[in-house]
Amino acid sequence: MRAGFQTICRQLSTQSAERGKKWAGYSAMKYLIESKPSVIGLGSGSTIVYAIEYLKMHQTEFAKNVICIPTSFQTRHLILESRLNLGSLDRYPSINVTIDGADEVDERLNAIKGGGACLFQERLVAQASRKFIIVADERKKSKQLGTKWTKGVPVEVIPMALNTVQWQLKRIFPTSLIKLRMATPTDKAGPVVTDNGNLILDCHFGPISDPGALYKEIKCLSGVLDVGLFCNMAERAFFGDNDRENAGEM
Ligand code: ABF
Repeated sequence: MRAGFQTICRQLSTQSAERGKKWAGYSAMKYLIESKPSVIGLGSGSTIVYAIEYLKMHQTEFAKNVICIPTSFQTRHLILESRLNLGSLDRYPSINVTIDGADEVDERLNAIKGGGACLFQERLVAQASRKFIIVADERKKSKQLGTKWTKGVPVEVIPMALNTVQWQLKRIFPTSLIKLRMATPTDKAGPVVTDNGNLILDCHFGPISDPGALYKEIKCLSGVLDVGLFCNMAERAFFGDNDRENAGEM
């Protein structure tokens, strides 16, 4: 009986989160389209899927002309599958506005990103964008980074530097837990390899008092390609109201 009740609660929570993601994705894309951008960046994760769904369903004319820059192979595939115009940073080094997900967002819109191991390309696209918008369901809202997202801050590392960077991180942050991200929970398939051929260290620092300073301290280590702390980048965030009855209806 108890197992059944827990399953139902989990299902209701998932449905509620999906409603929140859909509302956030739809609302952000509706806001983005108001400025009629010609080149947009599209993030990774599941919430962005709803933003693209809104684009396809409600804005066919705009969708026909807008150039879409992906932040991952996953999003590149989604753009092609949605018959949208695929662009690249080579061709469009400057982007009007980007929408992207996040794993945890604080009240100053600093974010932990990279749960999907696409943090480097996500940052390239975000920094090329005049406007950067975060979309997330309300579970991602946090008073202080490192207090809600339980999988740590991702650090993308060049394979040959893995052990030395891991040693450096443990030396600088002796109380942290630094874990190589594996492809499956049973670790049988080996480590996750990013779109750039690198590895991910998930770093558990606990509550993060100064995410900007932490980002700089880790980023300057040789062998580190990127750190999943996006600080002072987002102009706005759309958080889905998971309990909103008409979430996702725009
Ligand atoms: C991407 O979206 C990543 O930075 C982050 O891990 C992910 C969040 O995915 P979801 O929207 O499914 O929560 O931007």
